[in-house]
Amino acid sequence: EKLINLQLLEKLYNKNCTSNKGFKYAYGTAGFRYNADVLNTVMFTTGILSVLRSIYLQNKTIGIMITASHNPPQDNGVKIVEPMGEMLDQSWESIATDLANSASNSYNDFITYLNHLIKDKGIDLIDTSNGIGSVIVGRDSRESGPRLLETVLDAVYCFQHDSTERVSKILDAGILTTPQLHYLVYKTNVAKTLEKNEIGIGCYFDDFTRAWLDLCELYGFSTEHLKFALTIDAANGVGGFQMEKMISLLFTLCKTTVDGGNSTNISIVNNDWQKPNLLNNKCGADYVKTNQCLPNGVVSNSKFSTGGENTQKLNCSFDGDADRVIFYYQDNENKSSFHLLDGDRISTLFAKFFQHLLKESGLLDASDNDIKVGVVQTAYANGNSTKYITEVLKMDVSCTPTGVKHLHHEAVEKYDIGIYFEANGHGTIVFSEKIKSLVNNSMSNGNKALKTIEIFTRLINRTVGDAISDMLGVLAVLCILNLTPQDWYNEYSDLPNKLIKVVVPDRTVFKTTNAERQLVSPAGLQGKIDELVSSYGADSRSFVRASGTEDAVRVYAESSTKEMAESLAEKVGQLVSNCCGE
Ligand code: G16
Repeated sequence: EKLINLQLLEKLYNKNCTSNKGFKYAYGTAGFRYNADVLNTVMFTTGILSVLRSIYLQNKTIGIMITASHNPPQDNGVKIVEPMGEMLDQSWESIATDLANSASNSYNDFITYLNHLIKDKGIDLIDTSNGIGSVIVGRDSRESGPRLLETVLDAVYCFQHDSTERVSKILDAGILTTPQLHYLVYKTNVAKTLEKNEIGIGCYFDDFTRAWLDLCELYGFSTEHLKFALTIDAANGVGGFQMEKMISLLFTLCKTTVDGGNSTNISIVNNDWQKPNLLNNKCGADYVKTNQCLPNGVVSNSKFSTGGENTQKLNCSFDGDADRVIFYYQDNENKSSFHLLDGDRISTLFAKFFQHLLKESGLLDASDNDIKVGVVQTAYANGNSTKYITEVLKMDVSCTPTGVKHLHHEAVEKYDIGIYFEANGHGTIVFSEKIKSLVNNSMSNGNKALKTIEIFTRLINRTVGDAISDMLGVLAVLCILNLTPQDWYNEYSDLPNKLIKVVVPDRTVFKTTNAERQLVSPAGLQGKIDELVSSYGADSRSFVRASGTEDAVRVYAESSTKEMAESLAEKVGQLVSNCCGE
C-alpha cells in the first residue's frame, strides 16, 4: 500500500523517458535548461522529485516552473521552487541531477536510485497521514510548454495510494511569470498554515496593486500621471499580458477611464506572447543588456509629447519569464546616446532610497537597533557601481557567484535590508523579521518614512526577482525622490564594458574560484588573462566563466574606454578559444 503505484510508474516512465536515453543532465544556474527536445526525462523526474520533496517537508507545497527564461524559443527548462518561494535547496540540486541521470540510463537504475533516495531521506510513503504531496506547476509561453507540462502531470499522477485512491495534489496554474509562480507557492504555504483553502493567482494582483496604490496615496502621485512615458518591452513573453492585467487593475482601482487598459503614459511593445517563435528575438532584457542598444519596437528620443506637455520617456525590458527588468533611454537616433540603467543601477537607486528612508525614519538614532543595510552583487557588477556604493553611499557590498540563489541567500544571511541585483536585472530586496517588527512597532507616530518602508516590504516580491514588482518599485522611487531618468543615470558613470559568449567543445572544464572572478581550470589560462589585463591599465578587469543556462563560456571585460573594453573582451575570448584548441 505504498504511495507510488509501481505499475503506473513503469508505464509512464516508458512513455516519457525513452526518447533520449543516455543524455547527461546537469542542474545549472537556475534549474535544468536545454533544447526542448531532450527535456522529457528530466521533466518526469522533476515531477517525482517535487512530490518527494513536498512529503519530506511535511506536505508543504513545492513549485515547478517550466521555462527557459531568456533563452531562445527552441529551449525550455524547469525551475523548482521551495515552500517560502526560494529556489530549490542547494543540497537537493545534485539529487535532482542524479535522479534525472539514473532515469536517462535505464528503468532499473531509476528505481534503484529512487529507493535509495526515499530511504536516505527517510520519506514515508506508507504512513501518509502527514500528507501525500502537493505541487503547483506553471509555465511560460513556449510552444513546448504544454507537452512538458503533461510529462510533469504524468509523474505526479504516479503517486496514488493503492487502497485509498488518494492522489498527490497538483495545481496547474497555467501560463504565468516565474515570480508569480514563486509568490503563489509562498502564499499557498502561508495560507495552509492558516488552514485556509486553495489560493489563486489573484492574490498576486491584489497584494501588489494594494501596495502601489498605498504609495500613490501617501505621496500623491498616480499611475495615470506618472512623470514618465514608460514603454515596456515584454520580450514577446508572458510578462506582457500579466502586466496588461496589472495595469488595467491599477487604473480600475484608481477609478479612471482607460482605453483598452493602456494609458497614454504606459505602453507595452513586443507583446506577441502567442507567437512563441518571437520570444526574446531581438528584444527583452538579455538582448538589451548584452548589445547595449534599443530592442526592436522601441523608438529613440527622450521626450514624449502628451497634450502639449513634454514628458520624459523611459523604457524598460523584461525577459521571457519576467523575472528580470532593466531600464534605458536614448536621447536621439545616435546609438552613443543610449543610456542603460541596468541591475547595478537599480541596486544603487534602492540603496540610496533606503539610506534616505532610514535616516528620515529615526530608526538609526537608537544605536541598539544596529540595522544592517547592504548590497549583494556578482562579478558582472560594474566596477564603478561598487565604488559608488562603498565610497559615496558608504554602504556594505558583498559579492557572490552568479545565480539568484546565491545572492538571495547572502542578502538574507547578512542584512536587515538586503538589496541584491545581478547586472542583468535579476534581483529583489529582502527585509529581515527584525526590520519589519521595528518598523511596525514604531509606525503609530505617523512617520512617513516608516510607512514607506512598510509599503515597500509589500511592493517588492520577497521571494525572487520580479520584473513587474521591481518596475513598480523603481517608478515609485523616482516619483518619491523626484528624480528624472537622467538624474538617476548621472549618479555615477559606468566603466565601459563588454560581455561576449564563446562556444567551446566542453564548457565544464572552465572552473572558477573567488566568486567566479578567477579560473582554476584550465590550468595556466588565468595567468595569461592576468597578463593581458595588466597591459590595459589600472581600470581594467576581465573574467571568464561557464554559463549555467546556455552551452557557452561567458567573457566579461571592462576598461577605461569602450574600444579598450571591446578589445580586451575579444582578446580574452581568443585566449579561451585557443586554450580549447590546444
Ligand atoms: C538565470 C539565473 C540568473 C543568471 C542567468 C544567467 O536567469 O536565474 O541568476 O544570471 O540565468 O546565468 P548564466 O550566466 O549562468 O547563464 P534567467 O532569467 O535566465 O532564469
